[in-house]
Amino acid sequence: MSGEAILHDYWRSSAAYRVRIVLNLKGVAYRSVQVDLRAGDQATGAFHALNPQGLIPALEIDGHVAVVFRTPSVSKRSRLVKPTVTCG
Ligand SMILES: N[C@@H](CCC(=O)N[C@@H](CS)C(=O)NCC(=O)O)C(=O)O
Repeated sequence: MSGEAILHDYWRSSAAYRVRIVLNLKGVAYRSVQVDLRAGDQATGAFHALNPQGLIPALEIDGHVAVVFRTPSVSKRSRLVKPTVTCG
């Protein structure tokens, strides 16, 4: 991974919390962008361009690929980023 990882995130989201745990366990640096679910930020056109499901978390890697995870698959996917660090 050469570029930045951006986690579209919300502090009250249990799904996003699971992703933060995995990224931190693996030592993957990321920038958190808050999507305020209570304000409806997930329903905006800008967010739907990233994830048409209108759900967080969503993880962008290297700026050009928007990857939307089901949180249980984050650990599997993150092996591509940190193959030598495993946590499930
Ligand atoms: N299956 C998804 C669930 C994601 C999900 O349900 N996210 C919730 C927050 S925990 C959400 O974005 N809700 C926005 C809404 O319902 O409008 C996962 O595990 O990643």
